[in-house]
Amino acid sequence: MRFLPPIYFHLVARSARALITTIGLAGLAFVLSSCDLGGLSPIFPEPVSPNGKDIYDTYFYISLVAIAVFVGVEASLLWVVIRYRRSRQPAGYVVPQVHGHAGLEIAWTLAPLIIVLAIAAYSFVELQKNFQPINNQEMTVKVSGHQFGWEYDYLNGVVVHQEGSLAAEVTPFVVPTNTLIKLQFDANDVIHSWWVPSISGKTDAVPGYDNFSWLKIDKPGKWRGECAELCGSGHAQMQIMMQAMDKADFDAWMAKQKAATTSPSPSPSPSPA
Ligand SMILES: [Cu+2]
Repeated sequence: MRFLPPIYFHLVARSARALITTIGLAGLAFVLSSCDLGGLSPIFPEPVSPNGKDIYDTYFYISLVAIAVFVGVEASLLWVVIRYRRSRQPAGYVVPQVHGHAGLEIAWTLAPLIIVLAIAAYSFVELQKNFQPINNQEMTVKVSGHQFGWEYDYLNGVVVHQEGSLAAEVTPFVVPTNTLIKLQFDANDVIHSWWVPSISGKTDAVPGYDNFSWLKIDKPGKWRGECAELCGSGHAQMQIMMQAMDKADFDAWMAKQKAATTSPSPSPSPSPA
């Protein structure tokens, strides 16, 4: 085996430095992407529920692998194109022929296979973890989609009507913080899909089919979502507004809703004179 001239090592070192810098910049972009810019995040919203966090992590780690593969492939391609450009080779130069090289064939079949299988296994474990029915919930809310809005039934007589609108912020679906809440989905016309990216994945609300999800929000705040299934002419109006309150605030809010529900039209009772 003959020794490679020093220029090879120089080029390899330079390519490696460029690769590390690019990965570093990509990593920085990811970190910055989680910064909250007035409620909007350029790439990923900040997750506030464990299932949202797991989806975020899954996306993040798969993206890191994908970026590393992309940068690696592009860097090697550029290196070959520049290093072996025709003007640098003697006339009539023919590159070393590797066709049928068993070691290479096995390597470039196995490497992508291993990467894809690892991503599949990781995603599958994540799906198994967060997309199972739960039965240890502290509260259940029935979420029902219609053309064009959402209804949140707390199963205690209180229902929040989140009628779709493009003109203004819609009525929020309010939940207490640090409480495991099961969401049961249903629709009464066509298929809708409930999606608040900070909280969980998309969950379809299908007429006549029981679907479910859950959430457990760790801090008070408001988060936006959208219907994620094209469901008709008013689809765009189907905003979702999600609000989490500390338990005490939630209890006060719920008491107010109950009072409004039990006396919908305040008919003044004759007061004793
Ligand atoms: Cu919809």
